[in-house]
Amino acid sequence: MTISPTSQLNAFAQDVLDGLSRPVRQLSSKWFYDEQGTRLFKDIMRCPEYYLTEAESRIYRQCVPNLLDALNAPAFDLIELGAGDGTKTQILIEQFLTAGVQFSYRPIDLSETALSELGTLIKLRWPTLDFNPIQADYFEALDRLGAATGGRPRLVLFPGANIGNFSPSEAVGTLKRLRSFLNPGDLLFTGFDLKKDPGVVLAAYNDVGGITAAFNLNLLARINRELEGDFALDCWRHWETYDPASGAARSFLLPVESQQVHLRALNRKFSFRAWEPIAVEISQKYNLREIEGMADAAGFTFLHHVSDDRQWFTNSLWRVPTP
Ligand code: AVI
Repeated sequence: MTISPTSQLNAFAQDVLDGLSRPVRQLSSKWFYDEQGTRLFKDIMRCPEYYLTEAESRIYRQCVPNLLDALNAPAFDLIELGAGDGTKTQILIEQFLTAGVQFSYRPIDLSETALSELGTLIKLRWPTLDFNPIQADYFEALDRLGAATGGRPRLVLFPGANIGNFSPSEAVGTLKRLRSFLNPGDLLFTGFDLKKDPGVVLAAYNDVGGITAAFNLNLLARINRELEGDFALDCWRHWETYDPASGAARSFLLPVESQQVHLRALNRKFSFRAWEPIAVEISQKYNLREIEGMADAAGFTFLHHVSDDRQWFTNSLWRVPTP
């Protein structure tokens, strides 16, 4: 099989080709999540060092009164960007139902498997809940949903510090674009990981069980599987850095020795010097003030933060202003 590098059909191939051709090689973390990567990410979320998931779950247990207060409506649409396995969202759903508000639940995810597993779970637990998943990327899905909501406000969840996988300027661009699909009065509730003890951050991406390393290395394994590559996986190491000034945690993959990698499906060879890095992920950390500035820069009105007890993570609630 040879994939034409210009084919629209294979965005992964194109991205790999572009990323590995740069002077400083890079691969996008959005390609981490094939079946194996999704499974490894679930394992990461259970690692004791990876505090983010538990911190956001704690916030979800306490934030519902704030959300209902800000919504101030008897009915709304709950939209979730990047539904994943929906574990945390179930915490919210349960409380919304207990509060007796009417709402529909529209998780958006690229993964059909994730959405169908979530659907099975939701239907078992709440068979009458208005559940309507959309399998698409965020913007395509929001576009499909359109602006008409029958007057119901929308509460959009952007959980899991996924926004941190963009650089700060890309994040503002993404949030601006997101706002362009929303109506005045709609709410956005975004999870941000906060700047903290660098040791805590580094440990979260360097778990002793080596799951994060396996998760990152799976990207090379995916290239081997899907693009007929021959990365010698044993020769690559996961390396994490954290810059407490900028708040950027970055993951790299490094070859311990020089090597040539052949991607047969692309008919391309890439030479790597020993220790020449491939940048694979940014996990950006912020402080509360920086987050408030982002709300402003993206054209939202900042309402408030709900943070965990340790101030390690925050979910920030913003409103689309009336023009
Ligand atoms: C999905 N995202 C917010 C995770 C993060 O923390 O950047 C992905 C991850 N990478 C390594 N561990 C977790």
